[in-house]
Amino acid sequence: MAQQTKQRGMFIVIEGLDRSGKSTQAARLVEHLQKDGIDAKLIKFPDRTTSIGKTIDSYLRSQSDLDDRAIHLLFSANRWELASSIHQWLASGITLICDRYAFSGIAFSAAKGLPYAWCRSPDIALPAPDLTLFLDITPEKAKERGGYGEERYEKEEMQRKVRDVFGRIGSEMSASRESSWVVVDAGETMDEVEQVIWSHIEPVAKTVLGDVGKLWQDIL
Ligand code: Z5A
Ligand code: MG
Repeated sequence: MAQQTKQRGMFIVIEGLDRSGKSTQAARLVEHLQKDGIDAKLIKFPDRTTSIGKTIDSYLRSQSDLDDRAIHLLFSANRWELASSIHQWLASGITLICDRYAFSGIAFSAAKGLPYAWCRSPDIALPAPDLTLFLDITPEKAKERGGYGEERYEKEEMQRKVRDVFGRIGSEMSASRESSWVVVDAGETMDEVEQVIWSHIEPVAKTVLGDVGKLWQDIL
């Protein structure tokens, strides 16, 4: 009897600025996929539950201080500690919706002044998303959503710099075609944003996916 191979899960990343609605849309997307009979799981970076994640959490809440390079490497290590699980989940047919990923790692550290290529380096060869949805919002519109919070980085000037670096990452990702990058206008209502996101998910769900790629592997 011929063995039927199970289609692997999709790896979808949701990126964007503070208050752009990443967590809102990531949760809605998981629910929508599950309603459609697709086995979907939400993951989030930073994953504050691990011991590395707890150090990151304390840093973000300004309860501890760390060298810019040290915290950058911890954010990356926090992704690497989940990398083999990501591969296993995808191989077992589970679709992953990931709230922030390596792109946030580059954007925030480069916005602080660290060299762009240095920031990208530790994340080279992480599992590559099949699709990244970048939720774009102006700092003015983000402010209307209750203003920025208490954590480190939640300041307008920083968010502007982060937006610029995300612009560079998006252009490079689109040019390289190794992993799809789509910009979504996150300034619309939650339902409208959800609909636009869904219109980008459906074609990927209908595609027979190859092996999971590796981020920026051509740079190695
Ligand atoms: N960071 C880093 O430096 N390096 C790294 O490698 C990684 C991260 C992975 C913590 O991230 C910080 O870590 C972050 C980047 C840095 N610093 N900053 N800034 P986080 O993911 O834990 O926190 P966050 O994502 O920045 O914050 P957030 O507030 O959770 O943003 P969000 O998820 O995009 O938004 P939301 O929670 O879905 O929505 C925010 C509010 O807006 C909420 O009241 C919603 O009800 C409302 N909302 C959402 N959508 C809409 C629409 N469409 N209309 C109106 N209102 C809306
Ligand atoms: Mg969030």
